Amino acid sequence: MKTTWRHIGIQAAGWGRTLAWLAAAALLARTAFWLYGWLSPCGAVATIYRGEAFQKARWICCLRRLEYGCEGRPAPFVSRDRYSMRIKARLYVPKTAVYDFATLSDDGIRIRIDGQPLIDNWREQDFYRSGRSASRELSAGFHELGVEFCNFRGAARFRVEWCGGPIPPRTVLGPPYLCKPPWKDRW
Ligand SMILES: [Ca+2]
Repeated sequence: MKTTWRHIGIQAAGWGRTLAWLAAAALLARTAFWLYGWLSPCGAVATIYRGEAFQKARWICCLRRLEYGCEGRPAPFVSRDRYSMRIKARLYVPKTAVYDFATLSDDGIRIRIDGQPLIDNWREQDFYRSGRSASRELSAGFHELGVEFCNFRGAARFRVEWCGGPIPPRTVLGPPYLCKPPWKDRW
């Protein structure tokens, strides 16, 4: 059959419709993923600030676990260099025991549990040489967990691990033990 301009037009319209459907499906999946991030009780809520000392709040997002890495801008209106992050969560402790916490960070990180400082390593540093650790006895149940992070320049990265009680060594702090704070305390 001879191909005519009319056939080409019909075919192009078909491809256009398929592409539109694919774009709509991708948008829907992205929205569902975003909603799941906010509605799921697991994870933490992070506010991203311009400036390495929490100068101006610019963005809020959810973290599934306390493991983060970013080579470029962390959020709209925030530059790659000189930004900070304040993370709010609740730590679910499955059993009363002494727990060990360890951090690696590029650059600074601080951890508080129930408002009491646990790790304070706030400086410009290389991720692999930044290791800090601390231990604390924690009772079973929920504890308030606060993490602050800053990037002075270049790439940014951090990881928080814990172990103790039934938690095996080198476990990245995440679900089901990392829980979001109540809605009223998230902002
Ligand atoms: Ca850095």
